Amino acid sequence: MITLLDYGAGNVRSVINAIERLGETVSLVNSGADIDRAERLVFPGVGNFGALMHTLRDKGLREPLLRYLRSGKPFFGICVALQALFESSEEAPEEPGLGLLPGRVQRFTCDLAIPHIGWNGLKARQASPLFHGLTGNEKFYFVHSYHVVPTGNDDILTTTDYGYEFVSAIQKGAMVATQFHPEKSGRAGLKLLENFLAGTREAVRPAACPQTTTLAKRIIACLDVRANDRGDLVVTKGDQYDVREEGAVRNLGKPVELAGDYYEQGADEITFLNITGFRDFPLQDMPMLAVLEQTSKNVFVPLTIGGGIRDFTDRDGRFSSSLEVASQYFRSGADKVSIGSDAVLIVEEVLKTGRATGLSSIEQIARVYGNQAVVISIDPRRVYVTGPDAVPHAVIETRFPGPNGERYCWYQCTIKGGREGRPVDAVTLAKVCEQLGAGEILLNCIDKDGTNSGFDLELINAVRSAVTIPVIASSGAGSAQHFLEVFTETRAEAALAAGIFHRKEVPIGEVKEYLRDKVEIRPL
Ligand code: 1PR
Repeated sequence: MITLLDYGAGNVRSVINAIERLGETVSLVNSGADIDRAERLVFPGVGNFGALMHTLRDKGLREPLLRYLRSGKPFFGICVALQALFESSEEAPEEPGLGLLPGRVQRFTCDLAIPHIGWNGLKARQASPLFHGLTGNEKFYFVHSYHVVPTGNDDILTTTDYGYEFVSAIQKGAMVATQFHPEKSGRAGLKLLENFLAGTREAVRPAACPQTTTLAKRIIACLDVRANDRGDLVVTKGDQYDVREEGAVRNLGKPVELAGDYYEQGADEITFLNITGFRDFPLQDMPMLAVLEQTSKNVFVPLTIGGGIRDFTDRDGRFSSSLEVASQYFRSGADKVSIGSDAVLIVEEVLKTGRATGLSSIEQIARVYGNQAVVISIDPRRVYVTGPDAVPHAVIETRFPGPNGERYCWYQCTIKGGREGRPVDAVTLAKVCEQLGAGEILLNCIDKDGTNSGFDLELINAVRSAVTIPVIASSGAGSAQHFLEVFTETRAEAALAAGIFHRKEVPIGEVKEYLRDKVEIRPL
């Protein structure tokens, strides 16, 4: 039996799924007494350091947790739970940490994208029972903007490089805590957790220890999901967003099965887009939530879900906030949510009024679940113009002239799955969303979608150079070379594809094999 400390701020579903997959049962902490009774405690922390410390205090869990940690019984902390062991954090200077380990938590100060999102390596600094069965060359999934800075070196278990070397795991007696998420780190992560659950005492060092570690470029499989005309949820795929073929919705397979296949093939992340979410309210679309629940039982890489995240009032006048929709998605197993149409309307309002309200879906979800949990999905379409000042939007000079020889274009944002163009451009949208608290941009392109002709590198460069958060390039992948192109000719942190994977034209393994030795990727 594993006791799991869920303080209610994020997705513990994936940690529970991983532990259960490894054959253990999980009991959730409801009170301090549950912590006192625990024999093995796992503490996954997500979101904001201050909110975590505040909640622990508020719920009377701080003292029992300190008692447990001092007792020397096995403890596994994840992400913000690692940070909580230290004295203080720059993220919330007014909230003291548990102070069990000397040191503090600071924000990354490098000029790489922040948050640090994705798969990175570990340099083992001491032997540990956790390393059984690991080679040392594995990569693990990170998602954080802050890292710990211990005062001494004694408790450092691993370090990782991102701009500079930071501490990515600590070990002190039976207490271990990792900045990365083992429950989201595929087979390597499960192995590490399994070692903890097994309670093995013998400490080993992995055979290899990299000199430096590098964040991998991520390959993401995207499943556009909607009901077909018979009402069954299917994975579909459009040509420039038109998903119908001879009148019927194109059916490319079952969402749960396909997601499981892509995980096995080595996808670094899976994204589900509920593409009719703009008209079918997700909380009335229980099958989509069930898809997420089932997928998260077998898929141990990050899951993003988008579609229909916005405030909604049903016919009976019942109001549901975008935060409730997102919360339901997180409870069902999502790690990140992606906001499309609503983001465009929010940005239009901010541009009109010149201020943020603090009440938008982006701000509210980022506040509760952390910036890293909020992805903005942009659906832009190219609009050609005659000169750089022809429209009050971010205009770029293009190498691909328009139908009348135009050498300039801007990227118009659309809503409702490309059905409606809006007066805001993709570059401005990305910038404002970053300011509002978004943690990542999923950059589609309607002109390229489903064409197999390669990513729109000009669009990706324009958006990536305007923001400091990671950008996922999407739309147009037709071959493994297109992934090499997007990773060498733009600064995109990840590339997403749908059609070529669903139609089995180029499997994920082939893309990774092609990229190996050319671009840093997560080994299979
Ligand atoms: O607006 O918040 O309800 O979210 C709806 C979401 O559904 C948005 O993220 C939007 O991108 C997506 N969506 C809506 N309609 C469609 C459609 O295709 N008719 N899918 C749609 C967009 C774009 C990509 C696609 C890539 C890669 N799909 O995710 O998978 O373009 O395709 P490719 O590799 O085959 O070229 P909201």
